[in-house]
Amino acid sequence: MTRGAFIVIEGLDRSGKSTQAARLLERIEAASKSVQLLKFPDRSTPIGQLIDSYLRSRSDMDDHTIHLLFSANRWEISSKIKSLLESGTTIICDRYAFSGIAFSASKALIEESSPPSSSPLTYEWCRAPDVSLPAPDLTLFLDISPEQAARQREGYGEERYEKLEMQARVREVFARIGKEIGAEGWVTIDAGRSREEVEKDIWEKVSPLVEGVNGPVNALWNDLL
Ligand code: DGP
Repeated sequence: MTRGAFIVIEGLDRSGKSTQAARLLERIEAASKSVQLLKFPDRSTPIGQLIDSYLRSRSDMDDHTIHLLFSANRWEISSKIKSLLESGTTIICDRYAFSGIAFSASKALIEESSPPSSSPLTYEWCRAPDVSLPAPDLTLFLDISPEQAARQREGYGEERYEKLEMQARVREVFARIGKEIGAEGWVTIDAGRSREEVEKDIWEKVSPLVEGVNGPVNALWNDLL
């Protein structure tokens, strides 16, 4: 029995993820396949509204607390993800647990120069709350330099993490995650090219999966338990 594929798109802020996710959705719909687009953080839920207020710097929060809220926001949608996949729907997900590690761990590294914390947000600490979430079948990392990303659109810098130093760190942490996941599950796409070229590469990787995936939905990082 086949199930839907779970496809995640990750990248720096303004790397073109949302545009590419929307284009991929259109392509899969055009192939008459059942597909749904999800996005994290999902700002529509009560937890998502707390996250939204934090990202817009309308509220402040302890780093651990906001990290756990981002993770809780994924957990509250996780059973929906599982049941959609099992019912044969392909899911395209704009950001997932990998952003959780990349952004929270980078923020902690950037702030190392301030008084050392007795409870730092290490890579491992940041990964822990997302262990056992539904595992993506494929993650597409849209790779772009922070400088080019900043030039992509107006309004850069409006949200909390949109700073070049931070984004450079985020890119390094994503590279580490990609290495650990391995080439089977993580594909890096050069997002510094035209939208059409990026879209073409993405489709090449995703099209074999939209026919369906065999086997149960895996659990993310369960080997660490
Ligand atoms: P977006 O809606 O894709 O622009 O994402 C909002 C911002 O939140 C973006 O700077 C990336 C960041 N972000 C996404 N997921 C997480 C997470 O799980 N943890 C942390 N700390 N930041 C995240």
